[in-house]
Amino acid sequence: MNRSMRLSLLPLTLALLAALPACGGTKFEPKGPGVVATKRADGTIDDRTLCDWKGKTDREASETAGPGSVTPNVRRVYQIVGTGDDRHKVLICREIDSNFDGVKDVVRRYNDKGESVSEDADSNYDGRIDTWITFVKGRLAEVRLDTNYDGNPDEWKYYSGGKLSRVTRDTNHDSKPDVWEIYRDGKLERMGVDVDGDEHVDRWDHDNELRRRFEDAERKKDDEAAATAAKKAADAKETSDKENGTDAAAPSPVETSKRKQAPKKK
Ligand SMILES: [Ca+2]
Ligand SMILES: [Ca+2]
Ligand SMILES: [Ca+2]
Repeated sequence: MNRSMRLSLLPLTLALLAALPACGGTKFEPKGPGVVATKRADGTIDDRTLCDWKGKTDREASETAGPGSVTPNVRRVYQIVGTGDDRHKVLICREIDSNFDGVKDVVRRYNDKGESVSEDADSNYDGRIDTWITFVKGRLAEVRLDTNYDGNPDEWKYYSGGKLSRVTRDTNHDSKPDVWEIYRDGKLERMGVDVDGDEHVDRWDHDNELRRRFEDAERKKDDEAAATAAKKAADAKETSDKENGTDAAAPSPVETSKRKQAPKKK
């Protein structure tokens, strides 16, 4: 694809990207070869647990059947904290077999405040994690995706205040980012492309239509704020005039006296 073709496709690319949900989320459509749960020598099923609890005396695990499952497919792991009357358990890890193949494919970890810390997922059920989500103070902060399922992340999404703020992509899968996207208010504003592979942006493409709409919206907000402020000031003046016993509609005493002094027409 030559440069002009790439440029002509850009509006479409930007439109498609803008249409994508802000959150990377975890979609579970089988895309690759599946894995099968294996039976151990003692007859138990190896569900490839993603939580760290086996062989730990200070942790406890419980299994339940989630919606649509007849067998337990959700495991919760609790940390035992405190002693005596203060002894209680805190949820630190929850893992799910979301496609009911017997193998756990999503895991979320929590801190002792109950806030989400991270989530890992095998979104194509090939037995390999391809989605890594990081939370900061319980809020979505970063999503790394392995979109070609080669084991290496090639898409990095960064969030600020819960909104998508930046995306970098390794589109030719050489482990180096070559596309940088900057978002404002969760919407794509500009996109930088590294054309020669030196990890530096060679070209910034702006979505001018999006920027114009954003600026129009900002201007409208400013106009509305100014109109509100003007109305407020007018109301305040009216109130103060009434309190001072003057009526804005009536001529002021100065004007009245001037009128009296004005020479009479002959
Ligand atoms: Ca599974
Ligand atoms: Ca996978
Ligand atoms: Ca990859």
